[in-house]
Amino acid sequence: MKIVDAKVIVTCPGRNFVTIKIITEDGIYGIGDATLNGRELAVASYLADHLIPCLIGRDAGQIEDIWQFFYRGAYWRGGPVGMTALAAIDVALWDIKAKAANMPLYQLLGGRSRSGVMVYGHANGNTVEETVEEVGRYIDMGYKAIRAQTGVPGLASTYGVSKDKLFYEPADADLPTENEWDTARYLEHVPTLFRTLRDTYGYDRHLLHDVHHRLTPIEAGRLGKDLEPFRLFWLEDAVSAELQEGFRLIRQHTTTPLAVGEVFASIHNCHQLITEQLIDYIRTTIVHGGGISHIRRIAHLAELYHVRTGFHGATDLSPITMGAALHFDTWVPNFGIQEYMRHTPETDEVFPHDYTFEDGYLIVGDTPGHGVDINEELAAKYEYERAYLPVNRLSDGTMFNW
Ligand code: KDG
Ligand code: MG
Repeated sequence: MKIVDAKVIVTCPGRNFVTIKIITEDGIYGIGDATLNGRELAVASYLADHLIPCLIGRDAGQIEDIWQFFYRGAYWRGGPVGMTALAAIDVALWDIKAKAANMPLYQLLGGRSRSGVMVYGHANGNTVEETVEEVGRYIDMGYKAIRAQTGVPGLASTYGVSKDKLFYEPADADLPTENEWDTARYLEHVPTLFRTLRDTYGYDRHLLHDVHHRLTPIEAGRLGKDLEPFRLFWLEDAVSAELQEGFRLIRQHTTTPLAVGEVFASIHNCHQLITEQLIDYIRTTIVHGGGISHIRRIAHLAELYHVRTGFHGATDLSPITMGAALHFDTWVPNFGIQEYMRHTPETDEVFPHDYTFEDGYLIVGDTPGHGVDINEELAAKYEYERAYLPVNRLSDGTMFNW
């Protein structure tokens, strides 16, 4: 099954998405997501200018060899741009292989391990009261697990809290806006949110919280300890994780489960976190971590060390990534949870898909492949619009961790 053509499709049905479409000689095609929030055109160019020329003429069935060609064969390997481009190719090739076998992707991976994939949604509000109300909306929709974020008193804006609730979009401007950060205020405030949530809704639902890399390890240890009575499912991205051994200090101080990894590009960003059992959930997902072929290695390593998966699934990961992730989640033995931020109706129209939400779970369909397609005619109507995530400064103006 020779690859005869491949193209990059950039579209903006409310937000930017980059997609690769790979076409084989017998007409079977596969698609993969190549979206890297705020850096979309870098990946589009990397694919179109550097990878696609090397792809034409290869056997689409040789997924592993193509992966190794682009990773091991390259002098410049890894990095978010490179691994997102490689992921897009990899997912498109798995889509082709599954379509050729006339099977849903999860069957090729090893078959069904569960009937549905437990997902968590995002509730956020400017105040504790508003966030509590939002969590209630998610409970009413049937969610078993909910991430809760709240504004911090005295700070003009906080990342993770937005005007749009269900279709929350963090890349909010054509040049980066600035948020303000104050660790002391944050650490005082967050336990109040979770105390109020447990007092209001009890302990039936899972609650999660994302710190967005804003703390040091000892501060994260303190927060984890303060949150222990409220039994979080996880505390996410407590610190920036370039220093993997930094998590040892957090671990020494708290039993609150830890999740990290949505910005990791490969197994080399998390091997120590996993093998030293410094985390409980690995969030590196298919689109930013080199595709199914590479994420599978991370998941297997994690399984040995009691670490479970908890894939990133924000709005900036296209429905293609969601479809591929759900097939992976349906199979992977050490599944933990899947993040699920809903896409807008415009996005869903551009990317028709066969997964459905039922009572807190996402269920994959049995369409051959990963079950997501692209309506190219419609995609062409939505032109790329530059959009950035905000940056973060301390109150005295110092640039701070994203
Ligand atoms: O592109 C950045 C978003 O995907 C990210 O900020 C969302 O932290 C996030 C999450 O956990 O979904
Ligand atoms: Mg996050």
